[in-house]
Amino acid sequence: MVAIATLNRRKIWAIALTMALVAVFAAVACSSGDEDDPTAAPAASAQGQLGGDAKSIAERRGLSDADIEAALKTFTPTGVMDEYLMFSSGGHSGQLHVIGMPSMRLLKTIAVFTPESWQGYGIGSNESEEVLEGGRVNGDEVLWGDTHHPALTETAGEYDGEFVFTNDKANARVAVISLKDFETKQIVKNPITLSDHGATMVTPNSEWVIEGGQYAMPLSGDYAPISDYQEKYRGMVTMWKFDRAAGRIDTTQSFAIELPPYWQDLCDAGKLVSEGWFVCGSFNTEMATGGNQDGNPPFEAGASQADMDYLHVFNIEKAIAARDAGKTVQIQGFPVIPLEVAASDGILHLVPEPKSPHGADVTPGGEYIVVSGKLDPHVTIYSFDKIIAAIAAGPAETDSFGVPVLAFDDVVEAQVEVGLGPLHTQFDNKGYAYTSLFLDSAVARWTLGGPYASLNPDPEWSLITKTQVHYNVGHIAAAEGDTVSPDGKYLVSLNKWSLDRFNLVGPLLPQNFQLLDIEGTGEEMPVIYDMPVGFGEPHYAQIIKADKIHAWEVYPEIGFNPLTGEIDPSATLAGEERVERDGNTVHVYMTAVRSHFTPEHVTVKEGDHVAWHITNIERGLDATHGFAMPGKNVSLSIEPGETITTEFDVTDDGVFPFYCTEFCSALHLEMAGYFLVEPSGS
Ligand code: CUK
Ligand code: CUA
Repeated sequence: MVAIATLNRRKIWAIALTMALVAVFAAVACSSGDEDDPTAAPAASAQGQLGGDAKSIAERRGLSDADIEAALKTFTPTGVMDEYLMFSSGGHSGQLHVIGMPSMRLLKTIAVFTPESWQGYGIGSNESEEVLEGGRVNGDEVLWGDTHHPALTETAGEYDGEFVFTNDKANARVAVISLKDFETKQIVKNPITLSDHGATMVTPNSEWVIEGGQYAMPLSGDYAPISDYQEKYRGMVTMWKFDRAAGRIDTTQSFAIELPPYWQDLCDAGKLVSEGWFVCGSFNTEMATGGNQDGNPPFEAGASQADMDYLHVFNIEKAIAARDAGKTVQIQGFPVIPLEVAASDGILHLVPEPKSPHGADVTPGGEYIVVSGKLDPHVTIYSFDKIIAAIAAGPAETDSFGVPVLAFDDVVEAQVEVGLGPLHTQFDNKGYAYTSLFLDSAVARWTLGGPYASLNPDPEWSLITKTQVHYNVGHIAAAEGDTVSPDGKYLVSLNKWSLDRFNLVGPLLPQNFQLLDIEGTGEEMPVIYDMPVGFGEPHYAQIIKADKIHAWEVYPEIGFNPLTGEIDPSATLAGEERVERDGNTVHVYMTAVRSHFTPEHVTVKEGDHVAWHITNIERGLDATHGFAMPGKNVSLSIEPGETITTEFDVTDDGVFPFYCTEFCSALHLEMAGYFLVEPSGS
């Protein structure tokens, strides 16, 4: 840093907080900082540069120069918007979290697989319950999920800000969320398996959403003893067809590919030079079946014996051709390309990958696939060109299921020793790759070679630096860091353990998102913010430029149904409010506007069925009304313009005060009414 003592000291802190002072520092550096000038004042510390009050605050709080710089890089004054939005999986919460960057302010939690009462999701509204219905597992309601990997829709390999998908590892489900209103529109249940992990990943134009499985099982859903593991248990990957115009996965165009009973892991789609392909890692190619209760080696030992597992390489066009040629079988009513066809038709090839692999990440140009071995200190980089050449040459070997296996040496481009427990890799615009190191609790920066070698001065395929993180990092996410053009700005380390970072809140500790500044080169890669995450264990996140998202301020028209995207047949305008009886079903057509519902009294009889339609007729930003009905498990959130329906049976007579749950105006408490249920005999 350079001296800025010539500026009015008292003004410095104020400027810092209202402008991006980093830029100010840079500007001053350009105008007055001449490192070759022997007469220039020695570089002052950041504290030394601060004016009166600011300096004493920094001293009182014990802030170091690095702390002050970090604060200046992340502090976001009131009313100032963030430059990026991070979509983070919510792990066990079954939700997605939207976090502004660099402020790391939590902006929203999107209810996906789990009912959520603020958004009125799965708490009485017909629309949300219809979405959750799609996620039934063997007919049963499952009201939570284990979200792992969000995937923003892409156009030509760039995030386009239209939709985001995520998976539920616990039940093999995939959800579609619209970024017009940040609401879940669809949940699909994978019909042939019960767990997934290589999900969700999209092809460069989001025609396909990839869902790779995890724990092999009989795809029929039938019982088979574990002794029949190799014969009857199978892995799978599913290609869900996304209909962008409809904003839904088209299940009728979707299909699966049967795989050996290896435990398939993370997947990634090819892009640019590798467009048309996707890859999935795997572990437990040993096909260990555990059983430590009988003295057998536990899974952790049995599944880690071999030196190599298999990266699965898929050809999308050949898979579609096989499907179109009718080479599928129906399993649980779903078309599945049998393993023999996948092997014989060039749909699937295997590539050896070292020691309990985890991540599989394709470089921005699509030239390379980076794979980490959890028990190998290297990242292994495969050349896509070499894979194509090896496939063309005809692999000499197959696995025990007849799937062709390429020779490791034929397809490897490089290996870089990065440290202990490498997992996941992201990219920037300077030819660096970043890999999380679980055991080292660090993020490694290393250089790519080939077409990336000219982007920085460092030698290709070499480790440059590591930044310590706190602690046990799983995924990392860089700004647009898995697209065809990463921004190279911020990187978030999604740490599993937080130990000594935050005030103790009992034995269940939050996770820790640490923000790293990766704009510099070489060894400069500091941690600049810690964000505790006390809501499930996030896995992956994607970070998109905020100006790519064009969310609605209010719903486009009064009476809008967010699920159908059309005017709801029960939409009610001011003056149209009414209660209509149709047999023993009573329809309530209600409006909500500050600060009253109309009608305020609704009278029915015990034994009736009520269909209650509420339209928020507001057009003002943020003028949301809620609707709570005591005893009926109903909590609705009705955004401006929206029409929502809730239905319930009226089983007891009595008097039920309903009210608005959003503090919408000064007279919000008066926004209430009475639901009067007469005894059936009256
Ligand atoms: S996984 Cu959690 S750290 Cu589900 Cu992507 Cu690797
Ligand atoms: Cu509407 Cu409170």
